[in-house]
Amino acid sequence: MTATATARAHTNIALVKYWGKADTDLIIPQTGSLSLTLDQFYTDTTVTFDEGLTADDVIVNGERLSAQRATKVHNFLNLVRQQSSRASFARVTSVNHVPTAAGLASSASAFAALAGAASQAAGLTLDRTALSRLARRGSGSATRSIFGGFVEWHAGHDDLSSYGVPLVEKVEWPIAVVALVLDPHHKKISSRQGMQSSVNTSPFYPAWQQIVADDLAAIKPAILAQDFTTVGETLESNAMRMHALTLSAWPPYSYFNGDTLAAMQTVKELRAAGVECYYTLDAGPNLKIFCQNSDIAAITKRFSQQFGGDNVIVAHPGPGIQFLDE
Ligand code: 2P0
Repeated sequence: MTATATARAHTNIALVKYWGKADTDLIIPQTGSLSLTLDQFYTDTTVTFDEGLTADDVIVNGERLSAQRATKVHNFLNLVRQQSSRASFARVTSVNHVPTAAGLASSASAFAALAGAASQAAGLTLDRTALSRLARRGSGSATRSIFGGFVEWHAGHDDLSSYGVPLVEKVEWPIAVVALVLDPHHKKISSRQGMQSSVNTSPFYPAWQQIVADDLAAIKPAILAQDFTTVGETLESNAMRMHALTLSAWPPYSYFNGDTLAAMQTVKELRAAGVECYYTLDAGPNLKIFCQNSDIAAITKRFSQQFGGDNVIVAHPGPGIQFLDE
């Protein structure tokens, strides 16, 4: 007997970052976080449980993964098998939709789409909170990609209490995120390794926990009030303080490269020239610039001159998980 389902999930950019786990097995974070789901970057995943298979078979962007590279997916499918009556192995076919070969594909969209497709193919009927909890077990940031728009991840303290909650799911605010592709290669230090090192060795970690609490308290009412300046200042300072946890770890590490620093300088120059925009970045060098739609043309023109038009991608708020018909 076979059972199949397909889901689409979009990636998200954290405005208040998740950087550290309290429970590495269940993926319970040290703090809450808050993100914006983006329309331009998404993953489509089809899962088919098939009694004829002798192992899970995982194909990403047309390439079959080795058993070792498929370990995270296999472990995740085991969770779904435990929760359902489905015992057979599965075929997983996943396609990342990213405008260029840009290294912007993310574990957030991948595990959110896998959670949706695998649970539905296994015959589970999960509401979106339960789906968010399940996606979290694959990758922390995936817990937020179940929902569209602005999404908060409530840290919680156990499996039941740690999940995403939409703050504004249908965003009627003319804002955008301009993504710069400064290095398309895979990061050398995974988020998983990096954040664990920061928790264990950065003396700034207790200050970070207070910063996140303060930034969440500031950014949520600012989003609801569409207060662009407060949202922008909060997300830029939060990003830099997260990256201070990498520089202050031992051994120290950084996700910045020379172009990252040059692009940060350009954001400051744009602001000084009256184009209000703010930057953030995750576990890689690619800057994302938060701006108002009315300034997109000025910002993309400036960065296209600096880094080439192919390396400048405009995204807008995106939707939550969708189930696609075969
Ligand atoms: C975030 N990042 O809030 C932060 C900011 C990167 C920087 O969540 O170990 O791939 O799978 O839970 O979700 C990236 O880390 O880490 C991430 P795991 P994940 O978006």
